[in-house]
This record gives sequence, structure tokens and C-alpha cells, in this order.
Amino acid sequence: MKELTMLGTDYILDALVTEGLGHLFMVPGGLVDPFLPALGRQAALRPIVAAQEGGAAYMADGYARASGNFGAVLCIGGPGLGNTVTPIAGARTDGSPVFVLSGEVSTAAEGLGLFQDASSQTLDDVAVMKPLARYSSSVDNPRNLNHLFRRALIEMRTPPMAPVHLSIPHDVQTAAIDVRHARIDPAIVHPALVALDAAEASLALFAGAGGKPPARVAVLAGAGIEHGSGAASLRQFAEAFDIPVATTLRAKGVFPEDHPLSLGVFGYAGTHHARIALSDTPPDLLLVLGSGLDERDTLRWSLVLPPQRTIVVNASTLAIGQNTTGCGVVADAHAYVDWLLRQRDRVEAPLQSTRAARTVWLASIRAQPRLQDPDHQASAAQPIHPARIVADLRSAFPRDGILLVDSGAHRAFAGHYWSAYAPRTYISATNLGPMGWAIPAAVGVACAQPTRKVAVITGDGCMHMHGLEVATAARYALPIVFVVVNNAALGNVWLRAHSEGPVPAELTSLPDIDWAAFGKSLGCDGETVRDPADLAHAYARALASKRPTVIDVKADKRCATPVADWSAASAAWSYHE
Ligand SMILES: Cc1ncc(C[n+]2csc(CCOP(=O)(O)OP(=O)(O)O)c2C)c(N)n1
Ligand SMILES: [Mg+2]
Repeated sequence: MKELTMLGTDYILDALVTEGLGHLFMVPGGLVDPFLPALGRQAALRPIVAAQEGGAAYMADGYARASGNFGAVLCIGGPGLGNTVTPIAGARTDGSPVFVLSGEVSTAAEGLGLFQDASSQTLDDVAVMKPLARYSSSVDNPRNLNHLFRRALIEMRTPPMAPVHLSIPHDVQTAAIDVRHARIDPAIVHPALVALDAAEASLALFAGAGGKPPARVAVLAGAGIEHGSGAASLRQFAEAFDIPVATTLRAKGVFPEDHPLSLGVFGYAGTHHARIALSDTPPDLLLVLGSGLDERDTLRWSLVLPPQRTIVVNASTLAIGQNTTGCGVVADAHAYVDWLLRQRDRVEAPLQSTRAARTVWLASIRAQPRLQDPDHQASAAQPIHPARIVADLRSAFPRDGILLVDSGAHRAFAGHYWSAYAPRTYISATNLGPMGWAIPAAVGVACAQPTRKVAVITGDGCMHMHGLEVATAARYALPIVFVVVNNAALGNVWLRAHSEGPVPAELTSLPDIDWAAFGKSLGCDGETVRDPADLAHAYARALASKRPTVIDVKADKRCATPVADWSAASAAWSYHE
């Protein structure tokens, strides 16, 4: 006997709630009209209406990253789905699980010339998403809804996680569905699997060749350890044997950056400590946990990975096989570290016997400067030095607050001068770097973590792209602190272009917009800061406010980004080496 009948829309919303979502990011439109009354019936899912579908998709991405669950976005097909293309590409390259639901004309009307028809007969929304999402399909029959929805969820959450897309025709949205979604067991989609033969082989590297155990053992932790919630296990392992830990920029915060064993970020905008430990003289044994080992994570491939001195742990075989001929372990990074902790008695002797030597090594590294130009953090210059903007925000911001960082020169200043103390507290779209991402993504983060402080470091160029979403933060009373590093330039590009002559300099300059007035006009608080001495007060007021605040900080575009190590590695790099 059929217990219950619901509409397609109700089935979908109920399924999202069953999977643990509390928010749905959306922009309404005719092709998803049936969802509006359905949202009225579903009290457990709060709809957040964004200014633009791209913003809604970025919000879903931010929600996914801050919650550790996934994020969902609802929009019309055609123009609405088109607006999500860059956000979904960004989610794909950063392994962020975003579920895109787009509306479509009724199956019986495909290709007839209906307004906004983007079915497979015309613009083909499903094909648009195919190269970006791991799975993109139309639900062309109500009887397929249940199993295609399950499939999309599983595809999305299977490591490495990826966005997925379902196109829901109008008649499927309004069809009667006589089945309910049953929650997918997390153990199925995120199994704690470790390839045991390879893991066993990795133990031999801890013992060392010829009975001489490696002393200079270090860890490079990437996003995989964050996805697997492995930060606590990593810390336990590092502390058990005094092993120093660097993180990639994408994983900044998975190991507390004020911990005595922290080397900080290795790679783009990273620390001197991480460079000295990992690349100046390669360590005796490097354990790479869940890093894709791309250009930025490897300091432009200046990270040398000698076969007998490297263990690379990754859920993706490709990430291992493409980057090393050494010891590769196909495993979730968290599962591997837990496995290693269970084998503790087998690595205890070599790691304890080398502990003193390792401590001396680390002390010699930490005796050297960690940051490039640390005095810039206290600069009293006007226009304001971006390093000062970052440093004063860090001082004002709680340890467990969540910072989002956008794309531009400000990303390098934040990456270098910010210290993150916990996983998922430094969030950035690292691999694609779409400008403006952080502004809407912060709305998603604030929805996922309503008790935490949320701040954004963005640029004026980024504000031009997605700044309107501060209105969404105001609409839903999310007290996000938006710090606009306003240098009246596409600063990152200007730094390269201005020496090429007046035309390149003009093309990369922007008008000096009053972003505080812009924020106020949209329901936010607004502050303009010209004197660095006023930063602390502006931050304190914004953090105490119940409304979002847009802080327009007049910044100096001429400040070089703190990427000297990166530039040196780039100068030395050759693809054919
Ligand atoms: C969508 C998109 N378009 C273009 C770029 C190329 N780009 C990278 S940084 C940048 C300038 C960013 O300007 P702004 O937000 O003012 O930050 P600033 O560099 O001044 O700190 C540009 C144009 C990009 N990353 N993303
Ligand atoms: Mg700028």
C-alpha cells in the first residue's frame, strides 16, 4: 500500500532536509515556480534568495565548505543555469560538493519553441553542465526521480567530491511521487578505506634504509585531510613524535598556525619556514596528506619528492601517480593517519630515536624569519598597506571566527599575514580563483555556522563582480564583516601591467567607489577607513553589529605582494626540466 504521495518538488525538498540541509540558495523564475508553494510547505529548509544565480551557487559552495555537508542551489534552466557556470567550475576544481537543481520546460513541450526552453532539444542545460559537474542529467520521468536523485548524491560525495546537476522538467516537479528519500549512509560515500599493502610499505620508510631512521620527518597537509575531518588525528600524530606540519594554502588552518610544530603554508603566499623545511633541502621523509600537488601546492614544483623519502596519501590514484614514483597510498588522508596511529608501536622506535634531532632541525628553521616584510603589518602609511589591513583584522577577530578570502593581490596578503587556528576557518576558492566568490560564499558560511563570526577580505574589483550580494546578507540579517581592500585597481594585474605603459596601467585601474555608501544603500552598516589607526575601531564596531558591515579601506595599490619565495621558484622553473 502506498503510504504517502507527494509532489516532485516536495520529494526534492524533503530529501535535502533528510540529508541534513537547513538552507537552500535560490533565485526564483517560471521554470521553478512549483517550488515556491512547496517551500512554503517545508518548514525545515530556509530558502535564501540571492541577487543572482551565480551568487546563489557561490553561497551553496560556502555552505558546503563551512558545514562539511553539501550545499544546494535552485534556479531556472537557461539563463539561470548559465549564471552558475563559473561557480560550478570553481566548486569542481576545489572539490566542493554543490548540488545544482534547475527547472526545465515540460517534457512534452521540449523543442517546440517555448520561452526559455533549454532542454536537450535546444540549449541543452544538461550538456552545459557535463564538463563541470561530475554528473549532469535530466529527470525525464517522475519514476526516475528517486534513483537519479540518489545517484546524484552519491556521485557528489564520492571522493574527490564534486558538484552535480539535475534538470527537473516542469511536469516532473508537479508529478505525484509515491516514495520518500532515505538518507544515504555516510559510511558508503565516505568509506575509511586504506590500501593496506601500500600502507604497510609506507611503514618501511619510517624505519629508514640500512637501519638509519629518517630524522627530518615533515608533513604537508592538503584539503583531503580537511574533507575527511582528520585535523585532530593529524595533530595527535604530529605531537606524538614532534613532527613539523606545513599545510597547503587551500588547507590553511587544518593545523593551528601558532602551534610550535607549525611551519605555516607551503606554496603560493606561504612562509619562509615551510620553504626552508620542505624545499630548500628536502626532508629525510615527507608525508603528503591529501594534497593534489598542483602548481600552487608545490611552490611551482620546487617541492622535490624523492621516491625513497616520500609518502603520498590521497583518495585519488591520479593525484598520486602523476606526481610521484615513490610510496603512494590510496586512502582517505584521515583514515591513513588513524591507521598510522593504530600502528604506533611499529613506528615508535624510529620516530622516538630521531625526536631530538628533529627538534634541533625545527628550532634552526624557526630561528629564521617566518614572514616576508613582517614590519608591513604595522605600517602607518596612507593609503593603507594591505598587510596592515589583514593584521589588524586578525587581532580583532575571534580565534574560531571564519575568514573568507577573494581573488586578487589581497589573496596573497591574506594568505601570508593571516594566521588560521582551526580547520574550515580560512576559506578560499583556491584553484580557479573566480573574482567575487567570497562575497556570496560568506552568506552560505554564515547560514551554516550561525554562531560564529564571519569576515571577508575582498577587493574592489571583486565587489564590482558580486558585491550586490551584501544586500542578501542584509536581507537575512547575517552580520558578516565585508572588508574591501579598495586600491582603485585590479591590483594583481595592475602590479604587472603598470610598468608596461599608460594604457596597461589605465586598463587595470578602477574608479574609487564609495563602498561604504554602497553597503548602506543596501541595508548594511558602512565604514570608510583612510587612517590605519582607525582600523581597530572599525573592526570592533562591525564585529559588534547585528547587521552586515561593508568597510571600505582605502588601500595602496603599489604594495608588492609578499610572494618572494614564489617568484624565486617561478624564475627557476622550467616545464622541461
Ligand atoms: C572572474 C574573474 N575574472 C578575472 C580574473 C583575473 N583577475 C585575477 S585578480 C584580478 C584583479 C582583482 O582585483 P581586486 O578585486 O580589486 O583585488 P586586488 O588585486 O586589487 O587586491 C583579476 C582581474 C579572475 N580571477 N576571475
Ligand atoms: Mg583592487
